[in-house]
Amino acid sequence: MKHPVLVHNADVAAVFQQIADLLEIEGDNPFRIRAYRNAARMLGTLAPNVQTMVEENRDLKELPGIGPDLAAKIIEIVATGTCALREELRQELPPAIHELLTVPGLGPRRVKTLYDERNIQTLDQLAKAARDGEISTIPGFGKRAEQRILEAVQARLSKARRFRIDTAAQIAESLVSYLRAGGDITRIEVAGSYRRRQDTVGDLDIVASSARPVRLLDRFVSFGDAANVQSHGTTRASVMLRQGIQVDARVVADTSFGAALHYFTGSKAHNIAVRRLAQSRGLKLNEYGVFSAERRIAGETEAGVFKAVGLPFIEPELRENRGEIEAAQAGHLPTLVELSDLKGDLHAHTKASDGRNSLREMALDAQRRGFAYLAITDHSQRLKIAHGLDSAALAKQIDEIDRLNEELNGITLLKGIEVDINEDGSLDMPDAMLARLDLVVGAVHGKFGLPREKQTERILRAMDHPCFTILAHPTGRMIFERGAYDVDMLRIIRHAKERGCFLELNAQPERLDMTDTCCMAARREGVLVSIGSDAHSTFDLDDLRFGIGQARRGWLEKKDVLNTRSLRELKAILSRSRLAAAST
Ligand code: DGT
Ligand code: CA
Ligand code: CA
Repeated sequence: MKHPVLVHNADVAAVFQQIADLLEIEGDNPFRIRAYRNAARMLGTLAPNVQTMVEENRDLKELPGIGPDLAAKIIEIVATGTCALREELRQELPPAIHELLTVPGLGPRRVKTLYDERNIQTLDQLAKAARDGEISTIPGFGKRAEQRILEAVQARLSKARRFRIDTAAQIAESLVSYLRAGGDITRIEVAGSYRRRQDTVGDLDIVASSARPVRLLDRFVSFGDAANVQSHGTTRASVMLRQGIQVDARVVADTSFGAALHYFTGSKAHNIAVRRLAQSRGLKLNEYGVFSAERRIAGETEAGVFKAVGLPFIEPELRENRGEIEAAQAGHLPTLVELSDLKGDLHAHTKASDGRNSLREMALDAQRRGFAYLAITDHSQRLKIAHGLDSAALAKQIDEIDRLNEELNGITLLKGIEVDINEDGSLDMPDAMLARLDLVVGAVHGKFGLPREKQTERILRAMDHPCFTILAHPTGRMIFERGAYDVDMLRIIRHAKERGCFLELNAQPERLDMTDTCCMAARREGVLVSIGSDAHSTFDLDDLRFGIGQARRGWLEKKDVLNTRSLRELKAILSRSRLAAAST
C-alpha cells in the first residue's frame, strides 16, 4: 500500500519548467513561457511547502509572481500530482523529448529542430546521431556543435547524479516526517554528506533505532515517492525515489544508535582516522559500538563513541579528516557559528531592482526573524536584466530608507548597493553616491572568462575603492551550471585583510560561494566573512541556514562572521573599513 505523501515544491517547479519547455518547443507566447519559468524558479527555493499552504487555505497569490492562473495550476498539481495543460502538451510531443533539454547548449528551439529534421526524441538517439556525424548535416548545427553535443551527452549518460542541498533537504525532511508518523521510531537522523552539510549530496543515508525494525522498513519502502525498491531486509533497505535520488536506511538497536550514526555520517576519511585511534587504544570500533575485547564500552551516543577514543564531540560538519581530530586532541576545536548567532543580513534586494518585496516588507520580515539590521543592496544599472538602479533611483531609495528607519522600531535598514565591478575594476556607480551609503557590496556579473591574472587584478582594484565593503559571491560559481571563474582567491583574501574589507559567503543554495575551503582560508588569514542571503524575496531569508551549514564546514566561529555583530559594533567596523581605505 502506498501512503499519501507531501507534494514537494520541487515537484510543482518541475511541472512548470516542463510546461515552459514544451510551450517553447511549440513556439508559444514568450511572456507566458517566462511566467512559468519565473514561477518554477521561485518554487525551487521557496521554504514554505505549497501543499501545506493549500491545505491551510492560504492565498497562493501572495507568492511572488503567482497570479490566479498559476495559483489554480498549483492547486491542481497538489491535488492530482499533475496538471491538464502539461498532459495535453505531452500528448502533442514525444515523451522523452524534455530530456534533450537537459543537454548543455540545447535549448527548446534546437530540440525542436532535431525532432523535426531527424526525429530525435531521446538522449540515446541524440548520442548516436552525433557519433554518426548526422547532426552536423542539419542546418544551424556545425561540426563544432556536433562535437560539443556528443561530449555533453556522453557526460550526461555516464555521470553519477548529485543533488543540491536544498533539493535534498526538501526530500529528507518529508521522508523523516513520514517515517516518524508511523510511530515505530526511537531515534532517527539523516546521516552522510547531508548531515555534514555538503553543498551537494550523492544519496541520503537514514539511521534509525527502533524496537520494530521490520515494520519501520516496511513503511520506508512504501514511501509514496519510492519509484523502486532496490533492497529490503530486516535491518536495512534501499529505495530509488522518483526524483532520481537513492535513499539507504539502516535500523539498529537503540544501544548502537550513536555508533551507527557516527559511522554513517562519515566522512569515510574521518571514520578511518577515528578507527585507527581506537585501534591504537586496543579498542574495536564499528557501526554497532566501541568494544574492549568482546565488551561494548560505548555506542549509545556519538559523544560516548568519541569519549571512548579520547576525543570531545566533533560536529558533523567538521568530519572530513581536515585536521579536526588533531584539533580535538589539542582542545582547539572551533565553536561553530549557529543560525541564531546572526544579528542581521548584509545582502538583500527589493522591488527597486529584481527583488519581489518592498523595503517595508523586507524590513518587517527581517525583524520577525529577530534581526537587528538588514542591508538593502539592489543592483546597479549595468545589470540591465535586473533593472539596476542609476544614481537618481539610488538617491530616491536612500531617502525612502531614511524615512522608513524613522518609523521602524527594533530593526534598522542599512543603505547599500550591489554594485557591478566593471572589467577595469572600477565600480558601476559614481563615487559621490557610494559615499552616501553605509556599505558597498561589489560583485562580478559579467566577463567571467577573463584570464586569471586579469580577473584577479580586476577584483583587487575594486577592493581598493575607499567605499568598497564586501565582495559578493567571490568566485561566481553556480552549482551544476557554471564553474568558478579563474581567480587567485588567496590573493583576494590577503588583499581584503590589508584593505580592511570583507568577503561574502553567499547563502543561496545554487551558489554557496565561497566554498568551505575558501572559508577556512579566510579564517586563517583573519578576514571576516559576511553570510549573505542575497534575498530576492522575504522567503529567501530562509536560505541563510544553508549559508550557516557551509560556514560551519569552513570552521567559522561566531567571531569570524561579520553579521554576528550588533548594529553598534557593525557600524564601528564599517567606518573603520573606510578609514583604513583612506589611509592606504
Ligand atoms: P555522498 O552520498 O556521495 O554525498 O557522500 P556520503 O559521505 O554520504 O557517502 P555514502 O553515502 O557513500 O556513505 C555514507 C557514510 O558511510 C560515509 O560518509 C562513511 C560511511 N562509509 C561508507 N563506506 C565506507 C567505508 O568503506 N569505510 C568507512 N570507514 N566508512 C564508510
Ligand atoms: Ca550519502
Ligand atoms: Ca549511501
